[in-house]
Amino acid sequence: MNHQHPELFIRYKLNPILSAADWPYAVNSVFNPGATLLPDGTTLLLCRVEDRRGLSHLCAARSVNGVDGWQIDAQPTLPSDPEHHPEELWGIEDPRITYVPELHKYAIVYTAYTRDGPGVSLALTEDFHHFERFGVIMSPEDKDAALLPHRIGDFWALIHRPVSAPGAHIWISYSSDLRQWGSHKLMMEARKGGWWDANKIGLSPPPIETPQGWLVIYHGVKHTSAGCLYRLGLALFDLHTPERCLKRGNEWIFGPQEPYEQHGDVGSVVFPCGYILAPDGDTLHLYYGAADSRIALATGSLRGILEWLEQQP
Ligand code: BMA
Repeated sequence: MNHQHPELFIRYKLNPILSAADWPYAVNSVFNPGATLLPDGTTLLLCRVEDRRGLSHLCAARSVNGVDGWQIDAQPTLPSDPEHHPEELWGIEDPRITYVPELHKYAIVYTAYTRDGPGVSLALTEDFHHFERFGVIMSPEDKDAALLPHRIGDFWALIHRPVSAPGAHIWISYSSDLRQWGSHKLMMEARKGGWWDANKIGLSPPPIETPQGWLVIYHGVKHTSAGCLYRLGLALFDLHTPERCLKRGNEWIFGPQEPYEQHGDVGSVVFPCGYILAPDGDTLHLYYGAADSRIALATGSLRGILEWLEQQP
């Protein structure tokens, strides 16, 4: 660590924590997991699993300490269902989980890989065994979405990332019933030029509610002659008007560095879809896909992260 570039997230030394070899059935890769804490304190990861056709489904892995001893469902937990949901033709990907106290349910917002590209789908569950599918709630091309855990005023709020060439920016939309979405607002724009987060950004895990605002960990995609670099940055948004950006860090805070992040099906990618806040209210466990091949863990301090953001110009 040096003062120019403090390490806000420290990698777990036995990374990666989960890979295809751990799976109870034959798969190509496991990555980009959503995460939540179950009422008994168990950590649940809902992992994106790519099968040997190249199509993805979601599979739950549970651990008492959130680090090892993972119990993995023997079969896909949430398989794609193209027969009843044609939008899931080419699989489902990258889940973000939000516990919604008003509904006593978890909302899973995931990418449905439709014939016309990725769209955003929603399912609710109480137990990660039975799922109530809402189908597509944002039509293609759209992804990197998560529901906020409670209404803002009278309305549910969904953060998502529609693509409108040449830019891909983060938007927020509102709904009274989780089905009809409107009042679309631009939340944060990709920068331009040589920036690490130029042209294409997206929400990574669901936003983290803090007294200072909604803390957003987002990814920026830099196109280089050798391919894309996926890195993470931070921004803070107003609690009552979440499209209002209060702070945005200039530098990325986490990027591909270790061999397991640099080499894989898609190299130089770190892609978190979930976090767990430890019972101390400060320790943040970030679960991320590494190189679209495996799952890794990095840990930070919420206080430290907010302090860093506060000091940004
Ligand atoms: C994004 C998503 C992620 C993936 C990343 C890198 O567009 O599809 O699932 O991890 O690209 O390939």
